[in-house]
Amino acid sequence: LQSTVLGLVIAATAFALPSKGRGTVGQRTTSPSSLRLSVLPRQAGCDTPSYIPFNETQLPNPFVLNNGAPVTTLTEWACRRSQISSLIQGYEAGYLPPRPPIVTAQFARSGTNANLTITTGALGKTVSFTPTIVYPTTAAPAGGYPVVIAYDFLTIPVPDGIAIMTYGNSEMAEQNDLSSRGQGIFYDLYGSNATASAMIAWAWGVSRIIDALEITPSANINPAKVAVTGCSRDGKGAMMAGAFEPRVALTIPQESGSGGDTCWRLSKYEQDMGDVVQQATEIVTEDPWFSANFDNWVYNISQLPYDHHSLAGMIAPRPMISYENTAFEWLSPLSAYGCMTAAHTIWEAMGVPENHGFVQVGDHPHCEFPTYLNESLFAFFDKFLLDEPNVNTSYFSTNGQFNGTAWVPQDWINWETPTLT
Ligand code: MCU
Repeated sequence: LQSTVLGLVIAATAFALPSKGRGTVGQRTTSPSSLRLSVLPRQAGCDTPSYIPFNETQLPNPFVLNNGAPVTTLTEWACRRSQISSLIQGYEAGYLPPRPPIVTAQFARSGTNANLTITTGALGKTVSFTPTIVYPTTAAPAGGYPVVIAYDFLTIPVPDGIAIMTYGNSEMAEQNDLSSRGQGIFYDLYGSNATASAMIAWAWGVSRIIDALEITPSANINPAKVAVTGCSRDGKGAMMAGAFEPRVALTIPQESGSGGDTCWRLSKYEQDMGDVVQQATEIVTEDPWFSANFDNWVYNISQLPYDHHSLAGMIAPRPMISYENTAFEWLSPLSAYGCMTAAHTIWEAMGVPENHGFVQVGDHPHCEFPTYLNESLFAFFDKFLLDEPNVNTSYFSTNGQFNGTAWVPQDWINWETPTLT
């Protein structure tokens, strides 16, 4: 086992993508003692057992409730979604705390730039962070400007009319290496032993940003028109935020790779087929993106009662478009295509397949965005943030460059897609 781990670490080092510079945004208020604002698990709204016996090398059918009953209605899906939320928090993501009793916001604008300082917590213990906003020069629509929240810094083009918020998620929960587990503003509030992974802490921060926008009309941002994006590690995080915060109106993970819009089982399969891809066993050695508990499952991922097609499916029917780059085998390109093909069935079941886009190309550096991709991206922005309902958003494509690994979705998707009523 030890030598396998070492081998994977060496492989990871050889194939690791360049690390981005970490932006510094936000003010940090630290406090020595830890505070548990809530010890009660989030209510699932339906029966959610804590242990589900399971063993499946194919992707688990997302349309089955924990008690084995099929999901046939949108109401049953709402229950299934809450079960998936609990399962993912329990197995890999850690506990997402609810809105704390205190959320206040201070807004300061100068020209097209503004700071939104958010203070949140409970009596006796609060933390603050300050996302920045750059406003469009166009007139605001009724209800305020739409906004795209960029994790750390923006790596995609944004059309006119949309404000850009830069969110220092890496300060909310650090991602320097495993020694940064439990470090950051979130953990100053909830304690360094909180089970929440960095990605859950980031999502919690997105929720507090939307809370703040809701109580700050002077910011002139429409809290119902919030997109979230990020690339690579931050792309994984953007997808988590879209999954766990239903007020996110548009989710745009860019080159999220393993742990993002890929499935654990398919990344393992891809690795077993000879590609060197990041998989669960390696990802938990890099950064605290997942909870410490996930360490217990990474060698037995066939026992997970979900996979990331279900995580993405938590976003449905809200829109999501993810981008992938086959130039980097490490991103697990076969897994991304397979996983998003599986996730797509969830939007199909709701009758809105055009709300789920996936575009996989392979001709550019990691986290760059070639201009020919603007068409699909702007279609999603136009339709879902800029109120142009007739724009076509049916984009689901791959270049199929999976380093020679033959693959058909039917190998993994063994369910009939229901029409949810
Ligand atoms: C694709 O995201 C990560 C990847 O999971 C890591 O293995 C690698 O070290 O860094 C990538 C990244 O965030 O690049 C900026």
